[in-house]
Amino acid sequence: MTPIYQTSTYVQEGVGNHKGYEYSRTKNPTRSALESNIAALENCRFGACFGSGLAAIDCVIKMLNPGDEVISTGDLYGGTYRLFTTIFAKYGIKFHFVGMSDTSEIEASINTKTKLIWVETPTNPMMNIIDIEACSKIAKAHNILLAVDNTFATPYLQTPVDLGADIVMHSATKYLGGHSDVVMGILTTNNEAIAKEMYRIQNSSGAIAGPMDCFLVLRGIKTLHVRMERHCENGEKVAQFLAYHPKVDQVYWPGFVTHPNHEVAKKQMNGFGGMISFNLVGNKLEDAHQIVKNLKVFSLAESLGGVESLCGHPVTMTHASIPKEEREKSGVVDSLIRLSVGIEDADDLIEDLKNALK
Ligand code: P1T
Repeated sequence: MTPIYQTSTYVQEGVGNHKGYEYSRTKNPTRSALESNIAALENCRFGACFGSGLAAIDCVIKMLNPGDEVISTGDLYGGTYRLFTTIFAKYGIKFHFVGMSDTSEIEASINTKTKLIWVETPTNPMMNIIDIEACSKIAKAHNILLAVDNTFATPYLQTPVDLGADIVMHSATKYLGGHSDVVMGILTTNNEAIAKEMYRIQNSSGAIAGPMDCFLVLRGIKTLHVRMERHCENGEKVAQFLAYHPKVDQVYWPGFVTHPNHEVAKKQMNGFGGMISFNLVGNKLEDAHQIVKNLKVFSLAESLGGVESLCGHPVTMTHASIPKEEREKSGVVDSLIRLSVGIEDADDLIEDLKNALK
């Protein structure tokens, strides 16, 4: 097993003559092992690990300059929205939030200052699917970078660089770690110039991942393929159950043939994942609160992608930092409940939902 190099520094042979490692902010062998591992999984040459998913996104935006503009998916993780609008907007970077289910809407926001298209697919929490290849064609035509947050899909279900993305981002806190015991972010790229910037910012800003956490994510990745198969199987069973429940209004899961971008999901993903959102007939916030309280196998908690099933209420939890009008535009309504379907016995999960809804 990869050793945990729990060290901040490295003895050097002489001045200007070190053994490949000088100081652990810059480089650490356990971190380097994980960086190579995830880069390989994403069909990339370069990887970098950060202290959280948001720290990884922070690194991408720091590649830009004041005056630059970013076009981002309208429906995305609330923390990403908060980072864009309350941190980077202050430094003169402008963000446009666009519904990208129809990629033609992207073109309308492009101007000479546009430097980056930020895509999350499937989106959090509405499970919209964005056509990465179509985005890449638009980005390339205008000489704009394309970054894809691949947290929900993982490289097991989708490899964005093969569809033309320049940068892939992960909250490794989720499926890559897989056991809800680590907070970490990862970037990968095939582009040498971007990689150089990525490592420069990683070292200069210093939001690195620690060696113990890198060890845990390396261990998590060993079972990624097995876990993802089961997340997908269980996800399908739970989604089918919810779709026929009389108290459930809409179920958002890309595996349904009725999902608006099901064909794109089929084209760019190897499975539909275990993330599902649904809302309730009558759309009452109190009903959603009651149901998440009633659930026993699904634990009420932020985060996703671990072996155990979690449920959340985006309006009061993960997406509370998005203004009501903004979030309702993308369907994040009061009764929306998000499920991260784990790898438990599917019958137990369905029974739990049946009881909670009753
Ligand atoms: O939590 P952190 O590791 O910093 O990752 C941020 C992040 C980035 N991108 C996506 C798609 C995410 O879902 C997240 C984190 N999301 C949650 C904590 C959540 O419960 O949705």
